[in-house]
Amino acid sequence: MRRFPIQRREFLKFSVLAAAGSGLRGQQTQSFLAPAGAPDVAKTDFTLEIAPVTVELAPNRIVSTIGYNGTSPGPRLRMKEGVPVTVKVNNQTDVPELVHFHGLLIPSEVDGAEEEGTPMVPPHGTRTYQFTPAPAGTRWYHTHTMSMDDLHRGTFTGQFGFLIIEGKNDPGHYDQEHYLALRDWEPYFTNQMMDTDDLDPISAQPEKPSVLDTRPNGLEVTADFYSINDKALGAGEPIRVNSGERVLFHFLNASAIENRHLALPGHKFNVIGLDGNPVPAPAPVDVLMLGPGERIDAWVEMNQPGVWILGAPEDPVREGGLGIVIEYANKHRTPEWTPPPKSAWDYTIFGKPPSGPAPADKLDMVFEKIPRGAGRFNSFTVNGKPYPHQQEFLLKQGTRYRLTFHNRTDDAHPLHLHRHQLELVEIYGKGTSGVIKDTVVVPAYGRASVDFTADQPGPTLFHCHIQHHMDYGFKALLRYV
Ligand SMILES: [Cu+2]
Repeated sequence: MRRFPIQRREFLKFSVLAAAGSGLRGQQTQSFLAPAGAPDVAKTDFTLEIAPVTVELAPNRIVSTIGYNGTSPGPRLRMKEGVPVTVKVNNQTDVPELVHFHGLLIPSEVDGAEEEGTPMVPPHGTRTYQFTPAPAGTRWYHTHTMSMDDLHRGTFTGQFGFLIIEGKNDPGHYDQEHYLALRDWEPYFTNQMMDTDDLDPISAQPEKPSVLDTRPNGLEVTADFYSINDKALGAGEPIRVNSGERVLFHFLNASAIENRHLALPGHKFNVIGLDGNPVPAPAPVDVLMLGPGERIDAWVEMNQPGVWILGAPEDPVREGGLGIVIEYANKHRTPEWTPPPKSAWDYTIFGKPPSGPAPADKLDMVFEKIPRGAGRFNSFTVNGKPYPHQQEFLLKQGTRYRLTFHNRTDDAHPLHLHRHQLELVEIYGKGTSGVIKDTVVVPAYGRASVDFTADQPGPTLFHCHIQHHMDYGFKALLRYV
């Protein structure tokens, strides 16, 4: 799904890009690359305070939201794999909250999902999460409350941050390392959406019904303002590089609403990890795609001296702020953007050939959209039924399952399973193996299969990571029998 409002916000385009090329550079002392006074070392005790914050995306664009420890994104939490941690959460807001630790293999009671039985952090109260972080890799944490029709709740707020679990493996030698979270701000409801699918893979649509549902759609959520971490394009410090450096990026799509693409003119992203897990076949690509919830670890060889925009290929998104300037040493000019070569995102190029027999135990999930099924909004069903699917998805501990997603809707959806790791085995009509994920974007009318082992007893939430879809039915609870 790549949709944005037809209406452009020219004034923001002007102000953000003017700032990028002006004398602002060097005047701003705040850099999100290495927060002062916060050494990036693994710890075992953390405190998160949930409270209102303001985020200065640009000098002319300040948003009010809810964040962690006075900022959004929240602090980067760095843990060691296998070393128990305590996370004390202090909720200073008037509503119950939850902190979900996304991509971790931890018990339901501390996973941070109400559906799984994790206790809420009461308003103006505290709760302590204790768990043993695993597996190593780029994870993240975020609120997991419902928003429904309130765009100031749940993942529409600034409650998100990176969570890094250090393993024993040598991450390799890189000259620089950066953590970049993609965000949108000030979301609103709209029915003026424009599909621009030219960047998406043109793949098989095995789930396309022979007769399409032509009923008018309900409202979706969109936004016009974007940032990487807390800064719109041009408003923060550039990433300063030297020719010949290898720079490792950890990207996170922390959006509540849309899949995102990223490109860096003249450079390639060497993808080494998806959702924090090393891929079997690292490969260079021109354009990255991340659905909400997904992470990509990729390094770039800085071999095109200049000043460039690393940003969204879609003009309204990039001009609305989704980008960051990459500035080579001794190069001072207006940041350049050129559209990337045509490119289709394909998880399978990072995988191995299909291997081994399919697990005998199968689970199928069929997703359908009911246009305006929830009044002004669309609703969704899984296997034709509303949540919670009491007897639908029962797991036997120790069993390996093949789970097949049938997306019978006209949108791509980022599908996330809590507390388990998914091995992608088929998507776009292609087989693969070895790509381990926790969130998979299944294209419109597409089908994908993943294998997973039921080795994490406890209720397990499955959902679309687009907040508005999850809240209106795109979720299911898997249970161990
Ligand atoms: Cu969705």
